[in-house]
Formats: sequence, C-alpha cells, structure tokens
Amino acid sequence: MHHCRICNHPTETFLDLGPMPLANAFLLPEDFLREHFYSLRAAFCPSCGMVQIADNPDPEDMFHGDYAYFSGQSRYMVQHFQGFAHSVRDTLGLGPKDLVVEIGSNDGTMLTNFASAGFRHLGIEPSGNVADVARAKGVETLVTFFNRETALAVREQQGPAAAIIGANVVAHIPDMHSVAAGIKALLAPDGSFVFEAPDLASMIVNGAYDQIYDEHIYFLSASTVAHVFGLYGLTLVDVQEQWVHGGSLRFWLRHSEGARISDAVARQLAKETRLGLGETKTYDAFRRRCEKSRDQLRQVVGDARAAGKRVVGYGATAKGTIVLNYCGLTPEMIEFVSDTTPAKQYKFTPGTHIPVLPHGAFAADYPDYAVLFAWNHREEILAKESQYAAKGGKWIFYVPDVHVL
Ligand code: DWN
Ligand code: SAH
Repeated sequence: MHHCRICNHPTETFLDLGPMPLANAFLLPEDFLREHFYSLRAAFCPSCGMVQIADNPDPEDMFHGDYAYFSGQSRYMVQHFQGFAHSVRDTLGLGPKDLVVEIGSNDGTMLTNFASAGFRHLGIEPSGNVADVARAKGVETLVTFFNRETALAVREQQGPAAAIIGANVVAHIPDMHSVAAGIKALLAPDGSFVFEAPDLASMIVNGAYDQIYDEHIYFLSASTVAHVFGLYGLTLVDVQEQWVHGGSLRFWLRHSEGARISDAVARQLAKETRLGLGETKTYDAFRRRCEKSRDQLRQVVGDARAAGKRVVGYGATAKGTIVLNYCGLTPEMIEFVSDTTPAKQYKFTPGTHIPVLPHGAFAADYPDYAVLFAWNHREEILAKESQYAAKGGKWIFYVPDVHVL
C-alpha cells in the first residue's frame, strides 16, 4: 500500500498507466534491451488532498548530465520567463544587491534576466548538461539538488535570499518537506518564494493525463501548497493563473508573520472546492475520461493508417512518452516524432522506440496527420506551421479531448 508523502495516510490509486519508461529517457537502439520500466500509478490522499504518483524512480536516474529538456526551445517560454522575472523584480522592488536564487534553473532561460542586469543570483540545477548551457550565458549555477541541506549551505555562503524562484520544479522533488524547510531557512525575513507549476485543476479540467509521469511527483493546488508550506511557517499570499504548460499557477509565499493574503487565494480555493479536487469521485471520473481518450486516440490513428495515411508526432515531449505508451502507439502507426532539441534527435522515444527527427524531416515532406504532443505550445506551433495546414495537413489533438483539425 502506498502512503502519502506529505501526511503518511494511505492513498487511493485512481489511475494505473501501466509499466512506463522514464519520460525523458530518449535512447539509442543498443540500449533498447536494458531499458528501465517502473509502474506508473496516480494516487489521491483522502486525508490531506495531495495528488501524487505512487512510485517514483530515483531523482539521480532522471536528472543527470544527459537531461533531455532545455527550457529555451520555445520562443514563447523564453518570453514567459522574462515576464516572470520582471514581475518578481517589480513586485518585490528588487535591486542588484538582492540575492535571487532559482531552483531548477535548467539552461538559464529565466535567471539570465537577472544575471544580465547584474543581480546577485544563483541557479540550483542537478542536470549538468543544461547547467553548462546556463553557465555559458553567464548564469552562476550550482550543480546539485535543492533540499534543506543545500539551502543551509547556500545561506551560509551567500546570506539570505530576497527571492527564491522556480518553475516546473517544486512538484518534481519527492521530499517536499525538505523543500519547504529549505525555503524557510534560506529566505530573508521580508523575502518571497515564487514558483509556478501546472496545476491540478487544469489537469482535471483538460483531461491532461499526460502530465502524469516520473518527473511529476505531485499535482499541486492552492489548497495543498498552502497546507504543506504552512507547516513550515510560510503563507500562500497570492496566486495567479498562467497559460503555460496547459494551465499553471504562480504561487507567491512569504514568512507567515504579518503576511497579508490577497483575495485571489480565497477565490482559487473556492474554485478548487467547486471542482471537487478534495473528493474521490472526481478522480474516478478522471480515470474514465482517460480510458475513453486512449481508446479514441488509438482509433483515430488506426483509421488513418488503415486508409494508408502517414501519421507523425510533433514535439517529443515527456508528455508524449506517456501518451505513446499508454495508448499503445507503435512505430508502424507513428512514422517519427519531430523535435527541435538536438539532444533528442536521432534517438528513439522511450518504451515505444519511434525515431525522433529534426524539424526538417517534417517540413521537407509533410505527413497527412500530425499528433501534437506539444499541445501546450499549440499557439506558437500552429502559427509557425500555417503552411502545413494550408497544404491540407491535419492536426490530431487529444486534449481536452480527441479531435482532428
Ligand atoms: O515540467 C517539465 C517541463 C517544463 O518540461 C519537465 N518535467 C519536462 C518537460 O516537459 P515536456 O517535455 O512535456 O515539455 P514541453 O515544453 O511541452 O516540450 C516541448 C518539446 O517540443 C521540446 O522537446 C521542444 C519541442 N518543440 C518543437 O519541436 N517545436 C517545441 C516547440 C515550441 C516547437 O516549436
Ligand atoms: N525550470 C525549467 C526546467 C523545468 S524541467 C522550466 O520551467 O522550463 C525540471 C528541472 O528541474 C530540470 O532541469 C531538473 O534537472 C531540475 N530539478 C529536478 N530536481 C531538482 C531539485 N531537487 N533541485 C533543483 N532542480 C531540480
């Protein structure tokens, strides 16, 4: 039986996605036979409300010197992170002498906005290859995992942080107690901790089961964030909806003493209650929706292939790994997946072993259908691929439901 990582209460498994490879472990044929699979199940804690995966692979097996995801691959995300950095700077009135620490700084896409303006800054990033890209941009980076010990060491060497920021990383860290204790220790008395994560409400509303994978340990809400960080004397003072990654929340936290809470927090909490995020039946309905989506996607792709059409994937996302494996899509059904990331190209998708090819393979010979695995970048991609549609190419979407455009 699985116990909640937050409160130790037994959890309820609501979705079993089967044996899964690591979502970002793109591989070469010589490694097909020793590919590692784990059991991917999503669970709900009826006691504290935290939604989480039941078993997680070791963080060292996912975040290392050969990590496949580079934040800077999307032009819209680069702009988004500039907006994030400026909002933190302006809201908190930060100046160059203030220390800004980013957790999960990846290739430096966010922190470069502080580094280039001469701010004291530090990225904490365990994946050495992406950290090298950040350093080459002049972003100071410590190659290690953020936790309480790292936080204490940084505080010892650099003093307290005026701002600690992060995107798509807090829910990636299994020991959230250690994260919260670390933030509490590193944050200056009037400092703020500001982070973003795809939120549980959006996942449920969109039927986005492909957010569930090895790296995403938790699916956060204002309710669970306020609860966990509250245990460590940190208060959720504001929350802002973001469009990125299919719907995210930006959480603003401060030390609890004297913290003033924005009305937006109560509004978000009320929305989460309305959506039934604290009720088992919500997750049962979600499972039924996922199963239906899986059957429909198989059908649409299968029908296209039966009619002799070419089908490819667009964006070799971590999310796509889940969809390909859960829906049982094979190299006979999906010819290749196009992706702009050099570290993924000429490798094969985890578990399903479909070739990943540079964008040129898509552009040079348009297929009849493309499954958009990078559906969160839909606006950016549809705008730049207007020629594909103009020439009769069709997109297959599976979020919020399976449909062809
Ligand atoms: O949380 C996480 C997020 C931030 O990034 C990580 N755990 C892992 C990763 O998730 P993902 O792989 O699902 O992220 P994206 O941003 O949906 O990945 C987009 C992929 O598509 C990248 O490999 C780049 C590629 N791409 C492309 O080929 N053409 C992206 C765009 C915008 C394009 O035009
Ligand atoms: N922040 C970037 C990258 C998100 S991908 C963005 O939003 O685009 C998740 C990142 O978190 C990876 O770069 C991974 O190496 C990093 N990471 C994972 N566990 C971590 C930890 N304990 N501390 C700091 N970073 C971590």
